[in-house]
Amino acid sequence: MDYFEMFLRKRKLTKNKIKKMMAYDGRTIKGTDEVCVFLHGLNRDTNIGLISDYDTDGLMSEVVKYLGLSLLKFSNLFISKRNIENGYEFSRDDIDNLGDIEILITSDVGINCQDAIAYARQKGIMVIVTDHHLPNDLKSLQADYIVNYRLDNDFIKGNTDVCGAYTVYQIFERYGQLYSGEFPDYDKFMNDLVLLRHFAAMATVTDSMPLLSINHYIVGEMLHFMNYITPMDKSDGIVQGVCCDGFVQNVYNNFHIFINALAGQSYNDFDMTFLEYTVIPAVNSIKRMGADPMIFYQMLFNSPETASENAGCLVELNEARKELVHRKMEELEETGNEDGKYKQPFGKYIFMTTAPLGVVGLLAVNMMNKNGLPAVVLNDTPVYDEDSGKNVYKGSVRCPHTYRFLTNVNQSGMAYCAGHECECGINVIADQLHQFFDFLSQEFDGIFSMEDICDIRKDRDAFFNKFDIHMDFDTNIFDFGHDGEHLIDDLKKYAPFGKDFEPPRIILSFKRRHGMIKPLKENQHTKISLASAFSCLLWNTAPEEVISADGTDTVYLTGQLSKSVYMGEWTTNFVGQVIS
Ligand SMILES: [Mn+2]
Repeated sequence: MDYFEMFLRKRKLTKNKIKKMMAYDGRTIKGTDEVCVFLHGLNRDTNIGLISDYDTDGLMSEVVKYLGLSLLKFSNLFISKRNIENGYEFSRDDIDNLGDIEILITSDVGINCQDAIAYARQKGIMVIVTDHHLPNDLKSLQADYIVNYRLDNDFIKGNTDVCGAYTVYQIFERYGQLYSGEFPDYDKFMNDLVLLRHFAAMATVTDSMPLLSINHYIVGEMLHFMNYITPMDKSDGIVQGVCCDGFVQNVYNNFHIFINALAGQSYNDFDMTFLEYTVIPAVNSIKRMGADPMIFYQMLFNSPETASENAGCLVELNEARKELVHRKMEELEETGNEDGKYKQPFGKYIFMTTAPLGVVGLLAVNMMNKNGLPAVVLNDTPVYDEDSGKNVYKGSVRCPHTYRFLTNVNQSGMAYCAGHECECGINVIADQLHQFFDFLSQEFDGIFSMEDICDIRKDRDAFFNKFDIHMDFDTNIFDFGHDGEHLIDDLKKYAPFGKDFEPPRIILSFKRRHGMIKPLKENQHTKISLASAFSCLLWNTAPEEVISADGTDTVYLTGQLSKSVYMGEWTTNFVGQVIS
């Protein structure tokens, strides 16, 4: 059985189609060349102010920008000490706080900060905006230079959405191409530049950019590289071997310290899972918990001692974040009061919370994942908004990608969104909250419905249809080791998977009596051996939980295949959970 062919067929993909999805034309974003020419003409002691967002893409783009400019020998760089409580867009105060700067370069923010940019230019500051957010109003753009693929139809034709960190990274790459002859050691410069791209690639994942085209390439290269420099023996000598510039080398040494602090006991690979579930949440906890972005910059730019101190700080911050989200999620899910009434005034689409703004985005993600409906999560205390002169409820939105939330809601006049079309921050005018709910109900009722929970007992075919691959173990028990291994190898050729190119959903079924079920770690986990070199690992599942979902002897699992080697023996594993 060729399971990979099955996967392609189910997704209506061909190898050729995938090849096209992964192709990229190497084009730079409109405005990039002009910025390169401008930077080229600047004195290297020019005072340059840097402003970015506080989320992982923002932090990573600041690292890329700082290091990129350092590699171009700019020496007077000032990172803005923004205050998270003031919100995503920067203000006149942020410009003043940067002191005596001549140039301002933004990343991952700025396309909608017209007032602050106009103010900066009045003060004689040249402003370069690099961003990847949607401009609200094309006519009011203020900056001297703008690099944003949203303003470049030619870029998006041959490519895909890119993150803020990649947007600023590609300026340095282009600079290298344009002025290659001027570098005393061009190869060393290009070598170190690629190391900056790895930070942009991590930001690509955290900002959930589609893993197609250029994004697919840079994320794959980053994973490969990170695996290479993060060996189990924790030696940092390997980092020195890959960086030429001393400053970049220090950054990678410090990043290495950070990864080791995160890895703890459970590390086995710097893969998408480790990146998405361990690295990114720790970095993102800065924004979520309203901490100081300098924790991250100092961790990378300072001494190894500071690196390990700040790495520990991020680990703790993330633990506190998990606890907070858990608590606030429970509050949101508490639907009934004693009188049976819904605690939430709206109960559908809009949810009020006491959670701080840093975590409302996560709550919105969780609410949307729970029921498949768009979710607006608002902090329940209205605040005065200077821009509109009104009291507003602030919060965050997640919406399925079939509806243009930001555009439609901004046109409604009842609320103001900033960010991405289906993942954005929102201010709802307090007086109009009820009308806004009515508006959303009108828009959504009928388009979106609560996700039907498909029941394996009632409609087995419909249930199986939701999966790309159904592996029925009994029918090919002797071939399985080979077929499973083959599938893993095929998938590896097209990895990494991510948004818009998701890994295959797999269901595996077998007769319970054919498996040898073994408890692991005092019944906490279960291992089921199905053939000599093939077994299933069920974490946090006790052996007695391995029962059939449809009342027969057949057990259904969902999960992923992996290969591992132990003392020279290769085995194929299915790491999953029981469908019940
Ligand atoms: Mn971003």
